[in-house]
Amino acid sequence: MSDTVHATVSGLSGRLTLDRPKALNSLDTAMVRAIAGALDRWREDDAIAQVILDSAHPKAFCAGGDVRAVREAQLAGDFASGDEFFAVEYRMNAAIAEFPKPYLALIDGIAMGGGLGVSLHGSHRVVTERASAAMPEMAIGFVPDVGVSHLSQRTPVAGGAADPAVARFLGLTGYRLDAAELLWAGWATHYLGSADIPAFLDRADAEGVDAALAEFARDPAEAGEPALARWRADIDAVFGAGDYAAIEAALDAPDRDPGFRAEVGRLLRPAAPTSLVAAVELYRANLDVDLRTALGHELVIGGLLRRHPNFAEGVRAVLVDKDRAPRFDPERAASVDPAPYREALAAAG
Ligand code: QUE
Repeated sequence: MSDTVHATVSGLSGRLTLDRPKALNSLDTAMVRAIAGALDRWREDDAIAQVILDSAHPKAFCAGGDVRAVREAQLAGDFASGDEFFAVEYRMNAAIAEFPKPYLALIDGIAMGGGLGVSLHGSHRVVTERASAAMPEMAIGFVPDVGVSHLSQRTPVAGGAADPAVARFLGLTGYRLDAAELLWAGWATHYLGSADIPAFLDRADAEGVDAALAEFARDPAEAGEPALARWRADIDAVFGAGDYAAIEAALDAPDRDPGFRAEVGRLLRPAAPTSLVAAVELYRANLDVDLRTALGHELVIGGLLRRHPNFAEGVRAVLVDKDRAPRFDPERAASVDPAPYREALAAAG
């Protein structure tokens, strides 16, 4: 059992509560193993009707993977620890996606990277007015992973069709979504008031998640207008392009909305050029495959990027020194050759 993941049984529920406040609940290998182990115990336990994952610290749902520890191990020459962490994490993500009972994640605070991996693969993704989520990996020389490069491209947007361009926009810019935008993007399925959480959990443990949602879930319209929706046409025109060079060219097209161009330019400024180029290749490879194949692609591309100095430099700039002044090499995406990423993905099958 882990002191940073509490796995308990409460009524009908197998409850998982993340409790590592000093690191905003960022996941390490022990925590990932604790989640996977609980799912293994509960999968065929007839006393468990459903799994509910939440945080002991409402401001932080889960900030991601413990990439600071991965960087430190790698700087000491240990790449195996990082390789193991991501392999174990991605297997846990797949286990959530394949879990045969309702799996409800309660996002009542900030969720990034790995925090979306423990939530978005579940059948029920509940957000409150305090939810905020992003895939910010471009800034640390990494790529969107934990299966998000796959599921985000296949999720209906605004209740309509899936939109890979919206998925790529979110993955490349690290745009921070609020509750309304999470519901619009299809990343969240239900909207709940933060103050209703204790009563919601009591009801879910006693009567099941669907009965509790029927009683407490609010009209998604109460979350407000999704601000991102106003840029849908520009997002589709720019981020639907084939490779990163084509995206840059489309962003500079004369008919582009100037406000959109300025905002995307601002969001892309902290991105590692190697990550931008590799991420587009990853999204392309993950459009028409199953989740486990997609996770394998993320492992391959992530493994390559973690072995590039931009990863240690990006983690240093964002999480260690926090100067947000990374020195990435090369400095411009136009100087990054996509061929090695394409070849690695083709070899992975
Ligand atoms: C990209 C990331 C992560 C990130 C920031 C990024 C990530 C992660 C954290 C994080 C934040 C606060 C903490 C902590 C970790 O930030 O994966 O321990 O206290 O875990 O731009 O991928």
